[in-house]
Amino acid sequence: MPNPMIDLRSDTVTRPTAPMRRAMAEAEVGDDVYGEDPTVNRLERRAAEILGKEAALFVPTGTMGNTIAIKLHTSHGEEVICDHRSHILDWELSMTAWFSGCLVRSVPTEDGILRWDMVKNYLRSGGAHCAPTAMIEIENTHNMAGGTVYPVDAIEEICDRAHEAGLKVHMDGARVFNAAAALGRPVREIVAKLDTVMFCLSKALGAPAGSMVAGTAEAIARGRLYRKRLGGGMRQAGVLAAAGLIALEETPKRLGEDHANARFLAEELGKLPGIAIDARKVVTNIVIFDVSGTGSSPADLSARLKERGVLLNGVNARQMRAVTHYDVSRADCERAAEVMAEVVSGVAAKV
Ligand code: TLP
Repeated sequence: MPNPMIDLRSDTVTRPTAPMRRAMAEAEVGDDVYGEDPTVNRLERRAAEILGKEAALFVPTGTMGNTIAIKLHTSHGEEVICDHRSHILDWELSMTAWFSGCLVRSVPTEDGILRWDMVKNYLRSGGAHCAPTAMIEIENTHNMAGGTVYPVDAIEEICDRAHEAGLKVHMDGARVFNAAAALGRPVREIVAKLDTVMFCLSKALGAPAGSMVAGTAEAIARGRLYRKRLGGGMRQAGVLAAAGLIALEETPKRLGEDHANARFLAEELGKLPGIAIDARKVVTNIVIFDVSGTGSSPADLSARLKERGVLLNGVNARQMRAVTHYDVSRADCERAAEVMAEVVSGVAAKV
């Protein structure tokens, strides 16, 4: 069933493509808790190969993937350094504290991109009063900063210096394939120095569910046990892995289209009165824009857009987010911008 609404709330909303549905129906399956699901095994091998890591683990969600990675690299009472708007800090129900017993030490950045020069000021070595730093977490692309992309040298410097200091580095790469498309570089080059990487099959890549965690064979073997503890032993998960394999092989090559649509949308939104966005900074599929100048709240605008067939949510009291994906076309983005113009001028007429 096509979605009659133009749904820009997230790239999590995509429906499986016809080839994904066929592959799901025909998937060869077994009990994955016994390691006997051939399709899951194939997906895990292929993900590890594409990322250039020894092994990978299929998990139900990105949240579980990040939770497992953080658990792998920490002990109770340690600290995890990340950017101040990270997904692990704001949107994962405090799993770093809840499951790993660690404190998040957040670093303020303009664009979501950490640099070693900033990070080094937040390191703690332990002692009578301070909890020691165990690891650094970086988010690439950075969701709430508007899909910003880490330069590879920034990642490498963080990894090199962190490793010298005995710290681990994990990437929340929910959208790392978008980062790769924006940089025009293979994902394996971006993630080469990281200890672990999580990426989502169910975001921009368009699978109905699932994420991967990759790292050393030893880390992934331990991660498998944490997945079971968290309730992620999924048995005949090959039906999901089959869609994941198509997402992994086929979708990365078309992500540039989503990025061009996001830039277009940002340019159109930027022309509207009361909306602030620097369209030049939109390089992947996420558009975060400030609507405070319209005189209306994100919640109000969201409700009015919905009445006119466009779904788009606020992310805080001033900003809204639009995310492009394969279920929205350029024409949909044109329409969404027109509807936003109507809604914003309606607000302006009222004030
Ligand atoms: N992000 C979702 C919401 O939770 C905000 C979205 O709509 O963008 N890391 C990053 C960077 C993410 O954006 C997300 C999901 C996750 C992790 C968690 O993935 P899931 O939802 O599969 O647990």
